[in-house]
Amino acid sequence: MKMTFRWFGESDPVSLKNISQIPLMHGIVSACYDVPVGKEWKDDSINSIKSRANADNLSFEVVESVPVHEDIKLGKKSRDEYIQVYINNIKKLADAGVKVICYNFMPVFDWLRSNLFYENKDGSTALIYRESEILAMDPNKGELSLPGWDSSYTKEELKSLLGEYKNIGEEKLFDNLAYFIRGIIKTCEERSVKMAIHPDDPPWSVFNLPRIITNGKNLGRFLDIYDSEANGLTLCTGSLGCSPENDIAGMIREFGRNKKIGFIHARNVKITGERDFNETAHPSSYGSLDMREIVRAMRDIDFDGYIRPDHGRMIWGETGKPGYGLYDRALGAVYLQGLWEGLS
Ligand SMILES: [Mn+2]
Repeated sequence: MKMTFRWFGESDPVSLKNISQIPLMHGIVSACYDVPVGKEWKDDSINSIKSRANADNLSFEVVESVPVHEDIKLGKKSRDEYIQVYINNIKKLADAGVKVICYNFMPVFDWLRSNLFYENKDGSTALIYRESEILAMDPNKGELSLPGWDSSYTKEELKSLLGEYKNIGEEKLFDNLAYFIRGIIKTCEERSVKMAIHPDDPPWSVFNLPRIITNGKNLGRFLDIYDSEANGLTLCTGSLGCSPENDIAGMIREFGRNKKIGFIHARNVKITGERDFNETAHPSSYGSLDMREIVRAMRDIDFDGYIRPDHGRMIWGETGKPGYGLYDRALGAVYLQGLWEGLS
């Protein structure tokens, strides 16, 4: 298990020095966040992340994420050009020593929350999801103020994009994902890069958009598109764990045994109602997930991939990007290491 920590680059209030002082920290997870989706990344930018990280004794071996252009998800003619750009980015990242690329295949929106600053009784704040508040908005009418989603689309563009997805059901989206995987996977195998798809968050359809990476059955179906260690998963405990029927430890044993898990996002969530949940502190007693059992499953399969504490609460008065403060994620990282050592 290699512990990592997400870093958003120079604008991140959390410094690399701070990250390197967290016990047992292996490296950072980052990306060229200023490049628009579908454009090639610059070698200089990639190498500068790497050299900055290395100067603080941290590796840069995991990218989160290389986003997938909507035309690929929609299966448009232009997808081949965007797949070629994606391949070029994989090659550049491999040349810089990147081993795992995290990405997702969620239409239009990636993660959704209704409040990024929910105040817990102890004064800490956390991200929460209340389905009724999300569904009270109609994105087709432009009634959309999703916290944390800085849209690069105008109202009209968003409306037309949502319109295009009306003809894309789950099966069509799955076919488009399979087309994408078959397009890039040889390059990944040649360059020893593992692609690691992130589950949909939350793992169900919202605004009638199709979602296909949601449960164990769908993860298995996805992996069957192409059987290779290069075609794998980011097992996000919090995303999958919002759905009570998902057995996270079981998935780690099933898919991790065949080396199909390149990256784990570890965090706890408390299911507070049907399709409602709060992100919580990492320890098991705060949420609905048995974190010890999850780490035990990782031990059982001798997990040697990358893991990071996913989100944390904001504690001790820290401000910054909600979910991505230093303190609670650092506590999470050390808690996970403690479980790992205790189970060893
Ligand atoms: Mn995640």
